Amino acid sequence: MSSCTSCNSCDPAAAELCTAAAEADIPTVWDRYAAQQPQCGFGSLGVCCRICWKGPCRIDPFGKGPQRGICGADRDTIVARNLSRMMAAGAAGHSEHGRHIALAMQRVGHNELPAYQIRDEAKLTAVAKRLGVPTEGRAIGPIAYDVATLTLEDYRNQDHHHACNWITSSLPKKRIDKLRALDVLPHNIDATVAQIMARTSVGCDADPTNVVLGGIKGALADFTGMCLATELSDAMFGTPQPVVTTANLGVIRKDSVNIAVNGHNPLLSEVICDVARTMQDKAKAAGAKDGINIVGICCSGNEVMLRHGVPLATNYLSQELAILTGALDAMVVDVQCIMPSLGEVAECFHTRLVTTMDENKMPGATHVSFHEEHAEETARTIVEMAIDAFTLRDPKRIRISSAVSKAVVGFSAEAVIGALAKIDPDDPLKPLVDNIVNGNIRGIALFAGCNNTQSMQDGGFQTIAKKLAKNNVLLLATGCGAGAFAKLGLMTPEATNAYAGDTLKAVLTAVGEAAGLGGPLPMVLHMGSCVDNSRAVAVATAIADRLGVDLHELPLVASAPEAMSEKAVAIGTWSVCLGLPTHIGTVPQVTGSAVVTDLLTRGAGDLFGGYFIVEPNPDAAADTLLGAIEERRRALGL
Ligand code: XCC
Repeated sequence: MSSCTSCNSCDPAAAELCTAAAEADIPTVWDRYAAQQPQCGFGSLGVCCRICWKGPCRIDPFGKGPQRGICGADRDTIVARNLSRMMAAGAAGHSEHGRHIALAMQRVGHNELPAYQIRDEAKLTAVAKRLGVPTEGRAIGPIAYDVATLTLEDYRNQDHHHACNWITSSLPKKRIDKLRALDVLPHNIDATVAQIMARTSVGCDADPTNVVLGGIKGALADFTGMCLATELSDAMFGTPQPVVTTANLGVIRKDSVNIAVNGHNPLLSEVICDVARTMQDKAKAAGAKDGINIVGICCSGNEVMLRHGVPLATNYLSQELAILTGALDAMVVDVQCIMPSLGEVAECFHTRLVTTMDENKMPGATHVSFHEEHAEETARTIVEMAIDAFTLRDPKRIRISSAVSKAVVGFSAEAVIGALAKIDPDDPLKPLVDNIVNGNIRGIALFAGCNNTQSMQDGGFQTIAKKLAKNNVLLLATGCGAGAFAKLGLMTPEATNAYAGDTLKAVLTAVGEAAGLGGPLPMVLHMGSCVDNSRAVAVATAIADRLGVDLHELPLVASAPEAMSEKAVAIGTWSVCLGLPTHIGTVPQVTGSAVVTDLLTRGAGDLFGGYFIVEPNPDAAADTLLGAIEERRRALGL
């Protein structure tokens, strides 16, 4: 593992480009992290309350100073409210993304958006059947309209007794019954988010357990938003299938017009890819002999990587470094996880930073307003801006990174089950279930979540994954965790051969060869962006249904070694609520309250079967996850 102390990353490209940043005196995220030290202890413990203007109030963690805020809220109430509001914000982010897709699909159903089609009719039909939308003898347009309309019901249903359609159709019945009995099933995504904000405002819900249970309903609303965003995106843009591509900053090419898509929403990045294909000659005429090169960053990158094999430039923490190559001609951003510093970095280069969503603008960026009805026109304008910028490059400042890895990606639930079906067409899950039961696969781990400056970038992912693979655990990944594995060459058959335990390697080889990949499946299966965490749940639900058990009984764990965003707080929480032992490598901002900390790490286990494991040391975290897997196996009698 190579590491760069100034940028605290194990990504070789980060080490290279951080040097370029230092030489050019351009601050990066790591410099700003250093400037923030020491970080606020009250905030780190979660005991600072800024909910009203009598405050801010803070609780003295040592018990000598104030133990209550001015209104009387104690540490437990304050921590619980702060945490629940993070879950609400996470749910808002994912479900707003989902709403955008659903609204677009409604219009696709009515042929109102020429830039979009239903590319995967089989997926849409399967989704329609799952939701109870009639399909027999109907054209695809009306089915799309009805599926989208029913989806939007999850944002407007006012009947508290009717849980959101997408959550009830995405989990095992036993799990739904459990969540219903605990009164945490959301009936309406928007209302759930609004209720969390209302009940945590001044003078409302002050019972910490009740506040956290309210937040949990928000986390399950987040899951609901994710399921629908993933499934509708697959219907519109195609369900990922295995594809070989490349990852890391070396995918930025000297002789191409390089355009990075950064953010989350495929509605924009898909059309940029489509339009760029038609503008290659224009780029070549401007002097870019290799034409236009689209590359991805964060989850926009994961989306187009899985569906089209577009190379992934990098994940969250090193997004600024893409500009430092001096060869990025445009970075096009939409929503979420886009650093506000990008404008300042882009101003030091020829790079055009383009914001596209009217509710997400940034200083230093050019705003090109994106609306689906004019998607192609907008995409063309952006690609033209990139071609113009290409002609303004300063050749002396170009620093193409040598870091690039092969990555075999595209493992949607359908792709995984499709590969297994090559072994047993009549019962595709049987090979997977048999190998879990006989112990060739000890369990399954889902790696999710972000990068965080509090850890070495990508380091925890790498250490934990290698140890789990060696111990024959099947590995899945999404979001910036998946980005880490792709960059580090761990999404390859070569990594399987190098690091997987013998029995896991044998299974991955048998399935990979049967699926026509000419070798083992990669050591870590890339399932997509953060919203695509629902894909891993779909596989787990299929296994649970096959075995007639609930999710918390399966040898299934999750890990987010660098959890950072509010969305990660929501994802981690629903993972716990679905019954998974869920590791986070970042100490959450809750430890100021023993009540909330105990609820998350122990009480949740009694209620949901899942619980949080907080362990910043990756090696120790791997051991704890292996222990959790073996405990589940024993309980199943395996
Ligand atoms: Fe953002 Fe999805 Fe986290 Fe990456 S993983 S830092 S949320 S981009 Ni979702």
